[in-house]
This record gives sequence, structure tokens and C-alpha cells, in this order.
Amino acid sequence: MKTTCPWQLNVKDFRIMSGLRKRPHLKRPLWIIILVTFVIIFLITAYVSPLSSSTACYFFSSGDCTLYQSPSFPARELSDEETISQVVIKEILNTPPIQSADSKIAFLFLTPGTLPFELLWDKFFRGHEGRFSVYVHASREKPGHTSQYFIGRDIHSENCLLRSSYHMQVDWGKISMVDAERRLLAHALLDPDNLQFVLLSDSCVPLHNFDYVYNYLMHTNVSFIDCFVDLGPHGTGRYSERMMPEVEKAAFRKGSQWFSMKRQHAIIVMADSLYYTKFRLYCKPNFEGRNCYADEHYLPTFFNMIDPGGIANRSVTYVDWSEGKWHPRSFRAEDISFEFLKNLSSIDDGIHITSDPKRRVFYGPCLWNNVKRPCYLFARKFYPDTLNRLLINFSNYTAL
Ligand SMILES: *[C@@H]1O[C@H](CO)[C@@H](O)[C@H](O)[C@H]1NC(C)=O
Ligand SMILES: *[C@@H]1O[C@H](CO)[C@@H](O)[C@H](O)[C@H]1NC(C)=O
Ligand SMILES: *[C@@H]1O[C@H](CO)[C@@H](O)[C@H](O)[C@H]1NC(C)=O
Ligand SMILES: *[C@@H]1O[C@H](CO)[C@@H](O)[C@H](O)[C@H]1NC(C)=O
Ligand SMILES: CC(=O)N[C@H]1CO[C@H](CO)[C@@H](O)[C@@H]1O
Repeated sequence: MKTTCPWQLNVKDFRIMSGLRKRPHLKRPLWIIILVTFVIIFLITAYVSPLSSSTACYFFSSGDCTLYQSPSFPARELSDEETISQVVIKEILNTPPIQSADSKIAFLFLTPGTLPFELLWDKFFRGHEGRFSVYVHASREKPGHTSQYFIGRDIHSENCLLRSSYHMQVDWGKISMVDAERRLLAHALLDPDNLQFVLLSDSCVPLHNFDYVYNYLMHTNVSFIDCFVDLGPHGTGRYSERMMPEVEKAAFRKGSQWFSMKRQHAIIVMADSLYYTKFRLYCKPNFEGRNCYADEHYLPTFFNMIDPGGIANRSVTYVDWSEGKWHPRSFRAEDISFEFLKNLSSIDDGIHITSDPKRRVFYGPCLWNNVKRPCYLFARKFYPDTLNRLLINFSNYTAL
């Protein structure tokens, strides 16, 4: 006859005493993994943000803290990896946003080489020192800089000295694009004053002045991550069943890669390896007869799963898909007029074009803290020859 050993009894008592009875099926190794993860997250959080009173509030009592809404994780039994992921994500979402007296926006430029609009951005940034930081990730060649705000801001020049070549190949549509985004986020997260992270390309220009952009991004609680359902061949048609069970077909989303995200969300992107790996392995060009582009699907799908209410489902970067071609419309110098720029900066209805046979277009008002506001802070794609006209008109069109 087997007898219960004293150790088991102790554990049982401990569980009862500490109110853990609710999880009688939790096996010990899993419990330890969760505990260790919890401690690691606590240490990271404490390191990243000096423990504020509200953080302490969450950990040590539940009194005044805002109630947290659970992300919609599925009802099926989760794997160890999913459980770990869920715990980490919940903890980060639960940690109140960091308040900093010197809150900055990190502008992350993803470019093949030299940025054609540095002089325009210089005008945009001038006089707002201390409220922004710039990071440049060049994929093809070392960029030359003309603006003081960009000099020394390349994230590769110093950090890749040990590599044989300067550049890191970034191919559109491949996972290397997502890797470049993550690399930019990681570098920008090193500065604790960076609270918002905007991804921009070499063909992006500002549509509003700095103060407008700063207030728009800082004084809201959502990240501007584009996200919509496209049941056509360039949306759900790119989904691979191999992403099961973690990423179901119904959860698959599409969206423009040009995001603006809050610090919490940027940290979650750093912490995620489970969902990232699914997209790295099964969302790529020319895979099982499909062309899946991770940069258009990973972040929209991931954030729709873990924090749907925390994203605005739209991008703050304008692009013109109205011609219905493979590439969006690019603007030339002759397109640039005061009226054109005024038009772009005052658009206040959002648009999503899907690839299903009906090419359904979804319109909706652009809401900012529940008030209808202009949708776009930036616009692409502009040819370098537009620079002079944009420079001449900058103070006028951004004053609107
Ligand atoms: C953002 O959230 C914080 C607390 O979670 C709240 O105090 C604040 O009013 C919110 N800000 C906006 C603009 O909704
Ligand atoms: C974004 O879409 C999700 C549904 O996919 C919705 O739950 C959420 O409220 C939307 N976000 C905003 C800010 O409207
Ligand atoms: C600006 O918008 C108005 C109204 O939608 C339109 O009639 C006009 O052609 C636009 N102008 C330019 C230059 O895009
Ligand atoms: C900008 O607008 C003002 C009037 O609003 C005008 O006087 C000025 O000439 C404009 N600047 C340029 C460069 O056109
Ligand atoms: C309102 C405004 O500033 N308009 C100017 C925009 O730039 C062109 C030159 O490309 C000028 O001719 C306009 O006067």
C-alpha cells in the first residue's frame, strides 16, 4: 500500500493555505516555470522603470489599480510555451505606462541608404530638442547625413564593427524586414525616455508640425497599428495551416507595416518569440505556393490576438492605393501643391481596400480619444524631387 509522503502533504497544505486550490491540475514544473518567468519579468520591469508607486500597487495590493481585461486567448488547453507567453504579455500590459518628465518620441527610419528628406525632417525637429530621438537603420549602404539630428544616429555603424560587411540585408516582404523593425525598437528602447515609437521609411514626409504630432501620439493610450480582415488572396489567402494551433485562420489579419506604438507594446514585441517564430517559418514569399509577407501580417495578427482594444486598427501614415496596382502611387514634384498637402493632412475618414473579388472598401471615421480627427501624421511615397516644394511650403501646410 502506498502512503503519501510528508513532502506531498506539505505542498498540499501550502496550496490550500495560499489559496492556490483553484489550480489543482497545475503540474509542478509548469508552476515553477511560471514563477521563474514572473520573477524575471518583475526584475526586468523594475530595471526598465524605477518601481513607481502604481507598479508597487499592482504587485502588492489590488486596491486602486485599473481592472485589466484579459486578452482573448483560446479556451483550448495551452502549451507550456503559450502559457509562458500569456503570462509575460499579461504582466507587461498590466504594468502601468511609465511617466517621464522628458517623454520622447523615437523616430525609427528604415531605409536602403541616404535619406532624401533629411532637410525636411530637420525643419520638423528644429526647436523641439529633448522631445524626440532619431534612429536610422540602413540596409544597403552607409547613409550620408546632412542634418545634425541624424548624424551619429545610424544603428549599424558602431554595432556591426565585428561583422565583415557594414550592412544587414533587408528584403521587402521577408522576415528580415520584421527583424529590422525589431532591431530598431530594441535600440530605441535602451533610452527610457522614449515612450512612443514611429516607424518611417525613406519616402515618408511629415504632414503636420512637431507639436501636433507629439500631442497626437503622446496623449492617447492606443498604438496606431493597422489591422483589418482581408478574406481575399492577398489577405487570409496567404495563411498557412502550419501556424496552427497558436495562430488560427480566423485570427489572421493584414495591415500596413508603418506603425506607431507605445512603449508597452514595443516591449511585448521584444518579448515575443512564439508568434514571431510562427511567422518566420510559415509566412514567407514562395512558400507552399503562396506569397506571404511577414511585415504585413505579423504585427496586425499578433496585436489583434493579444490586445485588440489597445490598437487603433489604422496607421498614421498615408499611402495612396487608389490606382489598384501592385505598388502604391508615388508622388512627384508636379503633384505637390499647397492644396494637395492640405487635402492629405485633413483627411478624417479611414480606408481599407481588400483583395477579395468585390474589392470591398471599408470607410470609417478616424477617432482619436473618441473624437473625429485627421487620420494621418505622415505620408508616403514621395520621390526625392519633391523635397524643394515641400521645404518651401512646410511652415504653411503644417500650420493647419
Ligand atoms: C490613459 O490611461 C490612463 C490610466 O490607464 C488614464 O489615466 C488616462 O486618462 C488615459 N489617457 C487617455 C488619453 O485616455
Ligand atoms: C480594433 O479592432 C478590434 C476588433 O478586431 C476591436 O475590438 C477594437 O476595439 C478596435 N480598436 C479600436 C480602437 O477601435
Ligand atoms: C483636394 O480635395 C478636393 C476635395 O476632395 C478635390 O476636389 C481636389 O481636387 C483636391 N486637390 C488636390 C490638389 O488634390
Ligand atoms: C505662407 O502663407 C502666408 C499666408 O498664409 C503667405 O503670406 C506666405 O507667402 C506663404 N509662404 C509661402 C512660401 O508661400
Ligand atoms: C501656400 C504656399 O506656401 N504655396 C507655395 C508652395 O510652393 C510653391 C513652389 O513650389 C509656391 O509657388 C507656392 O506659393
